[in-house]
Amino acid sequence: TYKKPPPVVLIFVVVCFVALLGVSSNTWSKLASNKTKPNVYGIEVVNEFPHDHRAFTQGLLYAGNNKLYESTGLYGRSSVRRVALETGEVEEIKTMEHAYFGEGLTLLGERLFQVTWLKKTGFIYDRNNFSKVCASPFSAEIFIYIIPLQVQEFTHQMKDGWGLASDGKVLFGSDGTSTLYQIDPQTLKVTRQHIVKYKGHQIRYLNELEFINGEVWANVWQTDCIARISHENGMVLGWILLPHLREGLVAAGNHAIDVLNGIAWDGEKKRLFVTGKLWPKLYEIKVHPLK
Ligand code: DDQ
Ligand code: CA
Repeated sequence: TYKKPPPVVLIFVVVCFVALLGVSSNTWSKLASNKTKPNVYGIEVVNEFPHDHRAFTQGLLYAGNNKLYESTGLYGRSSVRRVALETGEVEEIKTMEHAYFGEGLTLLGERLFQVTWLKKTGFIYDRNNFSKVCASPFSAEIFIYIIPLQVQEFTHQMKDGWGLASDGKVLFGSDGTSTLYQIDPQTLKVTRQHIVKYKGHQIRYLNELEFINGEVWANVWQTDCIARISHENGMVLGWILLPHLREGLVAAGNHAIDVLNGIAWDGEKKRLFVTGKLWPKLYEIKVHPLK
């Protein structure tokens, strides 16, 4: 025959049930609000290399084989160059006309795409000889060689030319606003755009870009921070704080240096490189979450 449990047992069961509910709902809400995931990162310098202190770095990328490509700014000193990572030696350089101020640079296939400051003009170069190549509408590389090289420039649809990066399919672009653009490399038209936001606040001055493990990383002009951005929705996923690099250079007597700018990713060896405008050094860094 069924015997009713004493009230103390019933109370115990109810208390346990409520406690369990509390724990699990707390865990769920934590997961949902992503509070458990650190989104601020520090860095550790694992290597430093010489960098041309006259290079006003505006675009930087790693192209394999210990070679970097770099775009530099300032009128009369703008260029596209191939640089040996370990020595900082400029192995090949294409200086730009004095009317142009070099900005973002990215590599897609054999082509380097570059944008320029305060102009809507961009250039496409053959990475092997820096000659400007036919931009569109042809995608096959063979057209570079059989069509007379007449289309050497393109006009983009961003407000200005600041940063460029690529995931191997599309170009990502920034123009100093908070918009992150996706650009079709064949038509050079904007295909998507997102406002970059952190906790609801627009993040402007997006500058040099790099595509790293599915995210777009951006220097934010005049800060020592890199934003890790989702190109799917423009959300800032995390911040990397790097004030010590610039401060260290200034403390060592480099008073003429400008801001942190330039991110390059070696996807093969998982090496991350950063530098700045007129910085005498380029750093290989590792990123780690800050507690
Ligand atoms: N940007 O890299 C933030 C896009 C542009 C930086 C421009 C710095 C100006 C330096 C002095 C210009 C002299 C005409
Ligand atoms: Ca870059």
